[in-house]
Amino acid sequence: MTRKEFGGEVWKYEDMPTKASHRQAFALGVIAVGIGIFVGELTSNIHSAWKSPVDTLGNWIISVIPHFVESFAITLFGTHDKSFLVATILLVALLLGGLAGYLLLRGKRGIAYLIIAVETIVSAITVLARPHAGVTAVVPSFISGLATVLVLFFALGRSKTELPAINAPTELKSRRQVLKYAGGAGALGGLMLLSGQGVKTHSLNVIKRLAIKLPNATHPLPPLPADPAATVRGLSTLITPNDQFFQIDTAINAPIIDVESWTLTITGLVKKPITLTYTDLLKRPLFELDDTMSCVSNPVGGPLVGNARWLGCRLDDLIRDAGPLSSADQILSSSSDGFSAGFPLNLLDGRDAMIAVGMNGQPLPIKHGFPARVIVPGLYGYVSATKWLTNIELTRFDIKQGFWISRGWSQLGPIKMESRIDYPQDGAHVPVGTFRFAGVAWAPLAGIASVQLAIDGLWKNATLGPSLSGTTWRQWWFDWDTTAGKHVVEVRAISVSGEVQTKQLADVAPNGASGWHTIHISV
Ligand SMILES: Nc1nc2c(c(=O)[nH]1)N[C@H]1C(S)=C(S)[C@@H](COP(=O)(O)O)O[C@H]1N2
Ligand SMILES: [Mo]
Repeated sequence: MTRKEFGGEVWKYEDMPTKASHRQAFALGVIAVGIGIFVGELTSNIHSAWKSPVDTLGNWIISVIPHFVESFAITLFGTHDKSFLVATILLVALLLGGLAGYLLLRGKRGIAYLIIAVETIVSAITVLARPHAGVTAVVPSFISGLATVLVLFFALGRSKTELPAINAPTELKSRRQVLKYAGGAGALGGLMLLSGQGVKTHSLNVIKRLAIKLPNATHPLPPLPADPAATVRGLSTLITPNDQFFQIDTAINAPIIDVESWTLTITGLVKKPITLTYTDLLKRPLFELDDTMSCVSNPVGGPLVGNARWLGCRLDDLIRDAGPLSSADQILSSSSDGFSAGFPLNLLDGRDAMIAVGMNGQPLPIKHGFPARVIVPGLYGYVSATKWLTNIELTRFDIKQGFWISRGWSQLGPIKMESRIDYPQDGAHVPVGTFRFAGVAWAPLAGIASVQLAIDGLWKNATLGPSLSGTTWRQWWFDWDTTAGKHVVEVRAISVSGEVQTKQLADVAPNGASGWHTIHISV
């Protein structure tokens, strides 16, 4: 019988790993990690303090990723950037599993198990790096790692060449084996049961939201005027429906908060810290606010802006109740998922900043911050609009800063005046005859006085839609008797205070894009 040195060990010739068994070992490694991830995610449903390894790794990557990579990913994948991130994480983890399987077959047990150990430890570190994470948050990571190792061990670990799961006859050989499979199935079943309990708690939180009936505002706003978008083709609606409102957050999954145990605290440099329950919040005088919110990452002509009728209580009243110390200069709000946003205390200058509980007649949607979020007219979301709000801290800019500030974004984030052509799109061919351009423009806090369109350089006033408030967008449209050929179309806004929107192009970083939205069309 031929004997051969292989991978530092002595192999019988007929036991030599073949190409086919290499492939099977790789596949088994992938499956082992797949089962591990599945088990980890199931486990994370069991207890709210136990964190999902995949989500947490994703969140951690988002928090450390250099700004340019993130902007690039957003440009490339839009709001699917997070799905792409999760897919990448899964792919890398599974490929590493495949590698571990392959190495096991080659007898390199040490390195194979080390790969899984490193995966587990990286996961655990990112879990512990989360703000407010307790030690038990790592439970799913370790259970996931353990499950992977067990599957690997039973599938590949004992012998170098035997691949029982695929090669061996499928009938169960011994009583021992039956017990093992039964044990495995039982453990998985138990896990799924417990996980189901966790999912139930989540669903219950969702149902509690559905059962909420928000009080009316003390002085409700007049009903909304007729929306020109009903007749003007391609025009954004006056109010953006909740399910079409853009969504930006660092969390992979929106937290589903139990409104009954939720509290909002006001702490820090205050004379009297305050704790409010959801019921307390709803008992305060509520008011309605029409406000256009924009993301600082919205490029010129981009979609990351929306207009809503918010319902909430006054933020300045709440802060006054807590009594800020004279040393405080910043209102820093933070959320259950570790996000934070800060703006100068002196911006509570009478503007209608609110703790919002309602959006377009509904309790805040989960995606948009249920049960409560901050809305500050005139400020980009990243410095103000904390969703899933849990704490408002009076502090100082020289002590603490919001989430995005250390990541290269400006400390101050007033929304820049902007205008956008909604219709037609860049590169469109428009028919001969009268053509109607349409779009929106916003200039907080002053409001829009006029919107002008230049077709091949000649500026003309557009017709404006209704004005809800100085901090909402205004729709505009412009009729043009087409002339054949190619044309350049630019739009600009002029505010009520007489400011003309700058032509100066600026990138979204560090404090918001500027420049005239320009499209090229042909007739
Ligand atoms: N908890 C939390 N709140 C957050 C964010 C976040 O990542 N986490 N993103 C902010 C940013 S950058 C913006 S632009 C707005 C977007 O709000 P929306 O998703 O409701 O449109 O929420 C803000 N509030
Ligand atoms: Mo944003």
